[in-house]
Amino acid sequence: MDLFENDLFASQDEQQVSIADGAMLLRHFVQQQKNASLNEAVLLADLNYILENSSLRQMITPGGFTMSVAMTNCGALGWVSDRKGYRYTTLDPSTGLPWQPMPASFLALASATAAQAGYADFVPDACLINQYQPATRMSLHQDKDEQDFSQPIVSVSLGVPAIFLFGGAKRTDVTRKILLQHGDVIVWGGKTRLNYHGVTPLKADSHAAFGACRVNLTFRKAA
Ligand code: MD3
Ligand code: FE
Repeated sequence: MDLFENDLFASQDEQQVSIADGAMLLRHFVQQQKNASLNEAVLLADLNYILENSSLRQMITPGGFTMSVAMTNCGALGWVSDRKGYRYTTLDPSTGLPWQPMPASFLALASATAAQAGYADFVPDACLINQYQPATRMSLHQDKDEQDFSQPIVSVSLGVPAIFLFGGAKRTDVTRKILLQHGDVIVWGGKTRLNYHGVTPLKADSHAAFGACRVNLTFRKAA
């Protein structure tokens, strides 16, 4: 059941893979949902609505670099970065208006996947939407702007596949590679919640609904 490094493409038949203590990969979970309120078509329609009504933007790091990934948020809180630092805000800095509400299908997906991984009552208040174009990457970092690290993070991969880098508690720890495909969900909790992670530059590829892009949703309980 080793899907790391040279085994990147191994065990592709496994639906549910334990990545580490507290981290669970649910392959193609999105496509498996067939309820009226939670299915792939509804999820993609809700995502399109959010993207049509808010702008994806490349944020600036506190160090002055422009992030490669384009981002927006939905939910009561949204993650932002600028020269002043990283934080969650109730208002979209580009409009001064609240972020759009989290669609019911997003909430249903986040709670269903968290429950499957053993987190019974996950109710996210923030959904960060990351858009990757060809060559877009995300360098190694920790997610530590949330209040309660006992709450998991749920990540949903859509569109063009990506290679995810899963490191350890220190930046210099060895990283392992995980192939993330359309519809895959990972629930990150427990001991892995503060592990370093990133995404390698997106390869040129094409997906029926997303073209050359990958979109990643990360659900968080920030407050
Ligand atoms: C492992 N996004 O938005 S999601 C991020 O694919 C982020 O867009 C990546 O890292 C992406 O912060 C990776 C997977 C992920 C999210 C949170 C984690 C992995 C994590 C928190 C702890 C450990
Ligand atoms: Fe992250």
